[in-house]
Amino acid sequence: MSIQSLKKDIIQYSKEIGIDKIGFTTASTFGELKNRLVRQQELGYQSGFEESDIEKRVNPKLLLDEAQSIISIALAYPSKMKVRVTSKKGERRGIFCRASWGEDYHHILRDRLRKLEEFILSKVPEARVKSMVDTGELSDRAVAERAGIGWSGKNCSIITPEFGSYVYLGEMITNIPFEPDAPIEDQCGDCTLCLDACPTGALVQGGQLNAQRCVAFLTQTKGFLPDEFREKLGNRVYGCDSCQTACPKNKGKDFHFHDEMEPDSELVKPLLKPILKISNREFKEKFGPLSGSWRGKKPIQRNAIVALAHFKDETAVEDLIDVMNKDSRPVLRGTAAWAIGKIGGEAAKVALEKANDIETDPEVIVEINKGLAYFNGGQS
Ligand code: B12
Ligand code: SF4
Ligand code: SF4
Repeated sequence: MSIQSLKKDIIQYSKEIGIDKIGFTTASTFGELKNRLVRQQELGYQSGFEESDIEKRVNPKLLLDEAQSIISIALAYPSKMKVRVTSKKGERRGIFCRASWGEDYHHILRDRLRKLEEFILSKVPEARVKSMVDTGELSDRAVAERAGIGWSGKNCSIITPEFGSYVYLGEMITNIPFEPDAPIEDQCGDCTLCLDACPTGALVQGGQLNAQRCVAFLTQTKGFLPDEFREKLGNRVYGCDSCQTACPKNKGKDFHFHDEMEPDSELVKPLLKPILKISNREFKEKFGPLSGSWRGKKPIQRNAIVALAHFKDETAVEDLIDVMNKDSRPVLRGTAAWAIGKIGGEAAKVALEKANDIETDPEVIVEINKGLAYFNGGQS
């Protein structure tokens, strides 16, 4: 079988197994990406979630001997919920970003790549393949861009003409020298809507992100949130979609091709107060299947506290006082103290003063004083 007809068969088969877009590129070094990664590292703009070995990130041959090509895949995910939550008046909810709706996308894309691997191996038993999704060494976006899946937008996302940027990416390195596809031309033009929409100025310039300022990153940290970002989180408990929802190329893009990706609206727009007291077991059962649970329950709980402060939800003060007084984790006690002060009220003030007398953790004491400062006009 010729490589050309194998490529055709792969494209045909990919449609049958629910891959929405497929592209091919060579396994040559990603030279421009290398410079970019070094520069980002020097500037301190990386998140720390990236693979730290830059050589492995840019040279596919270090990941698979005899690597000749990379097959890039994209699966479109929904941007709107079919079933909306029915909220009662006064109930406050958080929000998970769209990339955390439905079943964890890593499982879904790995399933598609495994099927594709099996298909290729059934045709070429001696073929060598290595697949990855998100957690692999390669830059999924750089691969997708070079394979013609989409262009690299000013919001940093790969934007496909068909599905907008609401696509998950994955890839397979192979030792088969497939004919590469042509990249797609940049279609951002002089638009800057994503840069304007970013709540923290994390998009330093078109296509360059300071991850340390990105809300998507900040919602995934485990320590205290720096003061300047607390109000910026709004009610986001995981991830951030602002630079995508602002993008005109995503207008009207809402695809429901994969049942596993359908969100349970009660879960991805969860009530905030119950999150404060959720047990490990309940967290695992409820939120475990979402990609947004990968950092465990602590960041989600911390963000829920910040969201309650954002809403100034007075009905949450009692629960927040409980967290401040009883939670074993200083980050949660301290964040609750700050939130109590921000929400305000007599009970809040009394509780903070009491806590100030008995708390021993220096970082929590700092937060209690931030909370108390709201009563002295020190914070707004
Ligand atoms: C670390 C990481 C993060 C970090 C840092 C994000 C970032 N922009 O670098 C944080 C936690 C902030 C994050 C957030 C999000 N992420 Co993320 N993340 C990753 C991860 C693991 C590595 C990304 C990375 O290496 N970044 C370093 C930068 C420098 O490289 P890059 O973006 O990969 O590649 C581009 C640039 O290098 C650029 N470039 C290269 N040279 C040059 C030169 C010039 C002059 C310019 C302008 C650009 C440029 O071109 C490349 C192709 O676009 C990838 C998975 C993977 N293994 O690749 C997912 C991934 C990028 N994330 C993804 C998603 C969905 C998100 C969020 C939308 C989730 C959310 N809703 O909260 C946000 C979007 C934030 C944003 N505006 O980028 C998807 C992107 C899908 C898509 N359509 O693009 C990926 C590919 C996961 C996946 N497999 O689907 N993420
Ligand atoms: S994900 Fe949010 S914070 Fe990060 S660049 Fe986009 S809009 Fe800015
Ligand atoms: S909002 Fe405009 S500039 Fe930003 S990615 Fe979309 S089209 Fe490009």
